[in-house]
Amino acid sequence: MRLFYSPTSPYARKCRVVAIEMGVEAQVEIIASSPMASGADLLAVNPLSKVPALALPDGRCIVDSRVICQFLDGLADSPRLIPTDAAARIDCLTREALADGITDAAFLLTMERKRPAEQQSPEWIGRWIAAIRRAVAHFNAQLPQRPDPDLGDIALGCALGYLDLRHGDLAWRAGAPALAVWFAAISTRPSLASTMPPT
Ligand SMILES: N[C@@H](CCC(=O)N[C@@H](CS)C(=O)NCC(=O)O)C(=O)O
Repeated sequence: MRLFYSPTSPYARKCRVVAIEMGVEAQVEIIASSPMASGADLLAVNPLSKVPALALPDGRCIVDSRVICQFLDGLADSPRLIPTDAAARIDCLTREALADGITDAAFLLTMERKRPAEQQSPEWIGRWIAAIRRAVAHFNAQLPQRPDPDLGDIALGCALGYLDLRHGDLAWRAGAPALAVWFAAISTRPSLASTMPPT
């Protein structure tokens, strides 16, 4: 299978981390692709011109990191990154959604800050930063306790890594010291360490 990704995409990183944690990375050929270039190869897999996108050998295409992660999680019986128990599954996927929400706001902030200063919206910038700060505080208050990360934890690690990559000025660690310690520990896992975005 072919995974279209960009080295700085936190969504694509989440999928790559999941592939490594599942032990299926050898089955996944990673293909660097710039979503903004909208190349024909990426558009053939994802008409939205976004990464990540996964092309399967049988011609099927899977888009959106959450769907791709669910697909990868189903490739092996163990370890599973998404619990099968109904309540635990919803908890895990909710944490993934919240972490992805940090990434969503941070990505929008990145794109907005690239626009000419006079075209940027202070209202939206303020709203995205506030959402990031609230969600970071939420995770700091409900620190992951699992010995091995699940998909929600992986999504959180990728979201915080993206804050470091693009929005160091937000200094998220200042208001979330416990989360900072957790992040330092999870960042040493080979799956996260080997997919660290280039600075
Ligand atoms: N919800 C999607 C978001 C994917 C996404 O927005 N990826 C960015 C790169 S980090 C992208 O391709 N952006 C191109 C665009 O928005 O046109 C997912 O989880 O995969």
